[in-house]
Amino acid sequence: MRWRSEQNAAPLREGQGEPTNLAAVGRFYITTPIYYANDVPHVGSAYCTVNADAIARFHRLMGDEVFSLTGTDEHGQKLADAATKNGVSPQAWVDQTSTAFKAAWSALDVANDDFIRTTEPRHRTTVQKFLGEIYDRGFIYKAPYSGLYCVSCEDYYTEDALIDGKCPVHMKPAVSMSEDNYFFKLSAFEDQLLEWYEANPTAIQPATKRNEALSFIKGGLKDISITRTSLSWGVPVPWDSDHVFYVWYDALINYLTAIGYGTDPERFEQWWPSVHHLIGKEIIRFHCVWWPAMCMAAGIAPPANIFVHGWLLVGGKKLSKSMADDDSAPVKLTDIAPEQLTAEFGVDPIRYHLLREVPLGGDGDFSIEGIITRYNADLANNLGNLVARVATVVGSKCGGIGPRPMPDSPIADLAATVVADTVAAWTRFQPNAGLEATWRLIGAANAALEQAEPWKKDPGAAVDAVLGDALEVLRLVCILASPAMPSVTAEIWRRLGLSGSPADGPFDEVTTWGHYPGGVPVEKGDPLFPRKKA
Ligand code: ME8
Repeated sequence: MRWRSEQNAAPLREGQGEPTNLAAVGRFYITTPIYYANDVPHVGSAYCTVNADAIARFHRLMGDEVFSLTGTDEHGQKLADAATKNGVSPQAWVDQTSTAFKAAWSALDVANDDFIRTTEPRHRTTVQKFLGEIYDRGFIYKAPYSGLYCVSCEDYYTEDALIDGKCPVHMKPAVSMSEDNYFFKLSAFEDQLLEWYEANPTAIQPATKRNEALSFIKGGLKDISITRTSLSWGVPVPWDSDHVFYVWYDALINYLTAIGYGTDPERFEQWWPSVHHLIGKEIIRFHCVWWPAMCMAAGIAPPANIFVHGWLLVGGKKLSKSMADDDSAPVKLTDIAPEQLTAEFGVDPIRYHLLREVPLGGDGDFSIEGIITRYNADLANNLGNLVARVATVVGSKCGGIGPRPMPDSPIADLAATVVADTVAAWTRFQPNAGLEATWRLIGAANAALEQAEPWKKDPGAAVDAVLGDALEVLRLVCILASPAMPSVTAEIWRRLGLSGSPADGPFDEVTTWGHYPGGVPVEKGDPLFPRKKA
């Protein structure tokens, strides 16, 4: 069986380079993992959510029809344990924590189109339909099972995968479990999965993660246990009321629930399989092996693209909820809610940091010192300085009215390159490189001002020329950086005397040089990014 990964894909834009299903534009469906609702969000979960949100915003900016999904994973042993520990029912506990996730994303200005909770009736319906389909097609059977289980991962481990009897992700002892389970015939999909990845070389990005998934498949696939009798906090198995589905098996299906699988075929056709799953590296096996095999078993195409990111590290360790109670962790940044960071630095600066500091794909350090350094360098000294400088000199030399840019400005060519590079980077899931490209334009405008020193000159054509160019650069920067910093760019836009918003488009037209109208009032305003003390 083969499926086309580029189904629904519109033609490529110019400047996007080699066609990959990553660069496909037109309709764009992006998902984050659904976060375990056993605890409140932390900066690690914010990293993934803000990156997905900004990428979704970039596609909206380019005129694509976008559907962005996030949510909470609310079933399983870990959830039931957390509720017991807190003396409330599992439902009361997940109601509370999912509200905390929604509040955190709203505080970070995340504009998701839907927020799915796996305890919602719509999800139960989809899970039962989808897994019922797999059962009817003969890919699910019943057998006894025993193994070593990590409750934090909600996953079984083989003995040799453990380190001193502890799970390698959480370093917590794995417990011995034994039950009569239903199994999914994952082993039947080995060849089909390899064929699929062979035919779709960009389906998993980056390539190192693709290789990881491939070597896992080539190592041989065992059937997996997909139901539990040991707990009741899960989606009931429709054909056997003694069982609930294993939490991972229900969770992955959220990506289908939200787009109407089994309930709204037209809508489902619109968004599937041209999906982009942004996930962390420890859940590759679930998304790159189980999930496509489940889709094949149910007779639908596998997801077109899975982009794998690394971890934010604190003192060399993964920043996670499960480690929060580990006293040997050197820094307790897990105790800092994303909202505390936004209160200290502002929403857009934290969004910028999460997008700019650690490129998607690898691990990277996260620290308060790092935030301060980047904030002062990129935001206060670069963007903030350019805005303040231009507005001040327009005030003193042009009576507060912004001059027009030069049509044949020396910066115009660079601007065209920067627009192309920015688009190429964002469409390849590299917000950091996109922002780096955009900031080259800010650097060029600051350098041109340094060279021309309009503040030392009498008003006239030379002063107007360099200021007009700088205003035009700021207009372009507002557009290109709006997915990262929606509020700050809207404020700069307003101060430049422009109407509407940076996201108004049409993108291809407004990102060409020379649209700053001139003759409009420019406002200085308060510093956008007051410097922070290290
Ligand atoms: O795995 N840096 O949920 P989860 C970067 N419910 N990303 C991090 C991180 C860090 N320090 N810590 C966590 C689950 N994440 C399942 C998903 S999807 C059908 C089910 C990321 O709350 C992590 O890599 O444990 C993962 O992608 C996501 O947060 C959710 O983790």
